[in-house]
Amino acid sequence: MHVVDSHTEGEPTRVILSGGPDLGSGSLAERAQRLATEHRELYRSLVKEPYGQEAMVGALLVESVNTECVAGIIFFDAAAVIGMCGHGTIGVAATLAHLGKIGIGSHKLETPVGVVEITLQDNNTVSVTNVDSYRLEKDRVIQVDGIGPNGASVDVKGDIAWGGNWFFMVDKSPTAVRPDNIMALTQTAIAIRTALERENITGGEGGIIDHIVLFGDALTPEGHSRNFVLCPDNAYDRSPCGTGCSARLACLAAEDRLPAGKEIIQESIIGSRYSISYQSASRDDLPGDQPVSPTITGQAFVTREATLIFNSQDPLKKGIDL
Ligand code: PYC
Repeated sequence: MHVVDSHTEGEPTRVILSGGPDLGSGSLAERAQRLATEHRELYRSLVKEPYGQEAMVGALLVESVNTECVAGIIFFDAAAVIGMCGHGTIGVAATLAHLGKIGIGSHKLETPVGVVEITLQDNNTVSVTNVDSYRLEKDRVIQVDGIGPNGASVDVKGDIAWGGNWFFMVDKSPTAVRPDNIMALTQTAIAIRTALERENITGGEGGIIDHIVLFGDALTPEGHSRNFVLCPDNAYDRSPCGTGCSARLACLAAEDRLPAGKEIIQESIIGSRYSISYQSASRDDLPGDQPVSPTITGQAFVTREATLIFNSQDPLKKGIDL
């Protein structure tokens, strides 16, 4: 299996160029579903240790249905196949540029949740115009067990928003959003996701809310805010999370807290950054508040080209469940 690894603002992506499972034909969503149900062990082993690394997101390159797209991509982490991935898309763009498959300029990629546009500004700097994003519900209050003093429950208020994945966005984090607090932030975010599951709170059409974002003050004067993002596999996003930023822009727009076209800096928990902005999306087929068309700009660097060798005798070839 031939792979190229990169990181986008610290968050790793592994692009699977060849040797991946045959997902047959059909829409990207149908093929993603096949990957999720028929090849679960395989896709997870590609990103888990010892073949992968913590926080790694896989990007399986497949043929697109839409002929305007240079490729189709199906993203996954160590727990689940996901709809879209912003940092992964930036990583795919830098990988395709590294391989000489795309040049400077704009290109389209097809994902299970829709077509996204990438603009390669130089071999590492990429803007992604993501799928239209929107806030579904404002100020949902949930009781979260175990995160208060002496393990008490705490009421946490958040917005439910779509940015290519479903997010619960907590504007005022109950746990300080600081890089020296990652363990506590992870526990808080997992407890929030558990409370959402317990209360059967979902995104549209029963979509699982598998990403949690906690916001705090920016730690630099240029930053708009700093975030902590929990991914489905319980790893935290080292980047500011492209789909999370898309959902954030939808929430800021819905609250009139950011005008269309104004660029802001979103800091990640490790201090890496995306420049993000939106345009209004004229759609009347989506629920919730007025959708936005978000654009996320960040940098990715290729770190490795490799051939993965799965030895049938290797007792850990399915990966380690941490
Ligand atoms: O950048 O959208 C993103 C993302 C999702 C999960 C990890 N990164």
